Amino acid sequence: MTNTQSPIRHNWSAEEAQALYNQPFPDLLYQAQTTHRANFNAHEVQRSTLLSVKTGGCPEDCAYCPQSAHYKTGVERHSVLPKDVVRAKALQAKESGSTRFCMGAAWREVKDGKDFDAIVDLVQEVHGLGLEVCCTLGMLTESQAARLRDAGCYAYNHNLDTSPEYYGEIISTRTYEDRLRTLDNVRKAGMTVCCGGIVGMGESPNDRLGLLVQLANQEVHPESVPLNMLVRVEGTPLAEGASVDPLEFVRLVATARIMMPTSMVRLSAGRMEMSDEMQALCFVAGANSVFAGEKLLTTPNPGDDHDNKLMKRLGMHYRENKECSQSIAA
Ligand code: SAM
Ligand code: DTB
Ligand code: SF4
Repeated sequence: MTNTQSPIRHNWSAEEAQALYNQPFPDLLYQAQTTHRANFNAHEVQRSTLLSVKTGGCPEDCAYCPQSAHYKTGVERHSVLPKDVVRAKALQAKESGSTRFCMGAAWREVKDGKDFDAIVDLVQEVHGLGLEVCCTLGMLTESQAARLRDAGCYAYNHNLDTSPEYYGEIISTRTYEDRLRTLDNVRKAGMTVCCGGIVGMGESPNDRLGLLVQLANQEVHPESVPLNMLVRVEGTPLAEGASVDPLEFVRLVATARIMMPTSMVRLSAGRMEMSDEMQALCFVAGANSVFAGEKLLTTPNPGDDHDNKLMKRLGMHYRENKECSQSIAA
């Protein structure tokens, strides 16, 4: 237990998560905000910028993803971007106030060789600019994880996406266990873990909570928990799904905050569909990071003007770079 309003626990049951989530809204938000304040500056939001360094043509069949080769979505494919292009994007991100830079690749898994060497080089370059580096490249072995860490990669993003029970409805080309194995390799290498999921894929509220139970019951909580609201992309099997009740999404954010008191909870994909009022409620519920800029990996995101105005209206601000978060204990 730490000095939090909600203790750090790793033995959550589904029923406990449901009881938290189903509380009267004011009680849930009060508990989440109290927990948040015990661990973070409640006025502060971390800005992270995403860049797709290798886009499209992915062999996996993730039903939500515009980059899967299984679906016709019109996403323009490209191989690993040159270093000068990535450097310019990272500098731009830093200048606009981002402290974290996440590079994504549409791969099932990392393969040793030319492409991975290029990624390692990119990690070194971006780390050298003083940004917290995150990568999301698909499945990873322990030795590949160690190479990324040595190059200065601070975090690895690998989402569980949904509950183990619903997972098979969304992806058939790899298993939940595959995902857990990669997360384990990331941990063993000493990188921090960024792991979350997607809401709005036809799953039940209990599937959403099942995901939170999986995350919170890991031996160490993921330091970063991205909560994505599905971006429905034409051509994917989930293009026509129903939209998510905003208050249910806020409830999920609050429940994540209480179950993982010291993790960064990231308001991730789907902000184009979220009103400013909904985002404000998410911040009150304990979300403390956003993906910033006009593009996520391949889809649109509210730009800086909009986000800066929102921060101002809420009397909130972006987090400054912290030296300590860039170095990793070997
Ligand atoms: N290929 C790697 C992987 O799957 O781990 C890295 C890139 S992948 C695009 C990163 C994450 O983006 C996925 O795990 C998924 O959670 C999220 N994502 C992809 N498409 C999305 C969409 N349409 N809406 C919301 N989140 C999405
Ligand atoms: C995460 O959970 N969400 C981000 C980041 N991790 C890599 C990606 C969202 C992608 C949304 C669809 C797209 O832009 O292609
Ligand atoms: Fe490939 Fe990742 Fe998209 Fe799945 S989510 S299709 S693994 S890029």
